[in-house]
Amino acid sequence: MENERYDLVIAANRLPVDKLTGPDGEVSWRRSPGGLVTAMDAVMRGRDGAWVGWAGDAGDAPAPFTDNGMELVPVPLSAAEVADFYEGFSNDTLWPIYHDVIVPATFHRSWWAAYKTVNQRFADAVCAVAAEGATVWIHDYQLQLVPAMVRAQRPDVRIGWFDHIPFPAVELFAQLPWREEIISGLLGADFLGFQRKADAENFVRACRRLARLSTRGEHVQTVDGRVVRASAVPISIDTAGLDELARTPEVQARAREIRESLGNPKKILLGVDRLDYTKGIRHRLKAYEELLRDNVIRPPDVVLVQVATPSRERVEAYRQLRTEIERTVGRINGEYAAIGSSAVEYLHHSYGRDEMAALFQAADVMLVTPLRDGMNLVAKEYVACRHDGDGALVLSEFTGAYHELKSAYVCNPHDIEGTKRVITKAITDPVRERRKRMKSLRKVVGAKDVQTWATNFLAALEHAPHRPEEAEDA
Ligand code: GDG
Repeated sequence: MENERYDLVIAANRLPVDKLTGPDGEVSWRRSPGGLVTAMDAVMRGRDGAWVGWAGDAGDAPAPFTDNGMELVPVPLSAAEVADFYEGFSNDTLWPIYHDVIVPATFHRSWWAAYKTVNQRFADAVCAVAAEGATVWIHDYQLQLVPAMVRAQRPDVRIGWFDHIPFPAVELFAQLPWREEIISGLLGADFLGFQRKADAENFVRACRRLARLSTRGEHVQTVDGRVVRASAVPISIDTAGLDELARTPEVQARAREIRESLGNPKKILLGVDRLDYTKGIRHRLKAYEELLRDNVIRPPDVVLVQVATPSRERVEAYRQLRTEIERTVGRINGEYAAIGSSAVEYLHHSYGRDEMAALFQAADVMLVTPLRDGMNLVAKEYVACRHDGDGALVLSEFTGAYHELKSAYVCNPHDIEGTKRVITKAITDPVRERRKRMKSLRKVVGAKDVQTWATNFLAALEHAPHRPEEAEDA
């Protein structure tokens, strides 16, 4: 595949495939499920597209290969780089800072060195496959130096970056010893996309206050005389695909089976999260436990199903969280469960897409209570699966999704009394009220899917100004 060049190049930490090793050691690749991959498939249709990313195993990377018409370009990471760049700097330095320092951030100069090295490797891989004048779309907090590194080698390409997570307030971002390098790294792009307007504003403020750059509205003027636009382009899901899946007889039958196997409770409450401290699982369990204690709810009438997908298990804060959650679940069940009827069904696995759709169908109340979340796709997926027009979404105001889904049952997860009141309302509201809210939520999720997001991002990138005089309000 040497010398192949593509006019659209995606760079993300992970490639959109998972490695499968057969019984005789033969390797095959399975497309990872999810909206991002679906959206990229569609935007790459009819274009020459390549995706640059890590294949998920430490050590040598496989040679580039084609999967479903998309060229995949694996970037190698050594075991030490997985520890320092990925688990260290990305997930133990940046992730806490970008999520309101819910746990303290750890700073190590050696992690920063690995972050720079790996970002340079990604940039080199992008430059090697980008055609003259190509569009390069870089994703997320692991690759914030890549925009400037690509520009240094390839001033001919258009560079966009999308931030899947929040961008922190300047007071928190200022803690980063390498804050100016990160700002310069990002400003290598022509266009920077964020989940919320407030995230884009936080970035622009950081440029002004910490890098002393001049800014106007959504535009930042760089030291090399360019202008970079930072704006909100909220991500969404494959709405039609999920709606269709949820309507299949198999998924509906499975939803009934789930209810039955839980002992036909009157109300099923559901949480689906990566096991991450940002997701507010501890706060949710506290509110739930107090509702049981106060006798507002009782098994077998009510049960909480909590799917906690394993995540970042080598990072200490995640290990501690798991221990704490599992202890709490054990205590709640010890106190309130009866034989054959748990108070909390806790599932520390990941499931297939069909099973998720069936769980969403079965859940009377969906609990999405993060302390901070860039968007939260689960909230939108739940809505997309409720073609019956029923179901209640409890949604934290600290998610990006809240800014679009204001008809949800909105809560502040830090306010345990308030959250208890909102959960109780979601359980007890008359069906008419629930349906009214769900109807308005489905309108929002139906109107803007992941395709709209990708198209909007690429249009904004294409039209981003190059020079100060081209910026509308500069
Ligand atoms: C980051 C940002 C932003 C989860 N468990 C299973 C499973 N999932 C799927 C969900 C959903 C996705 O994973 C998780 O997306 P979220 O948005 O909820 O959260 P993060 O992983 O933190 O994602 C976030 C997102 O990027 C996109 O920009 O919204 O704010 O933090 O699609 O359904 N899917 C399957 N089995 C599981 O067990 N099949």
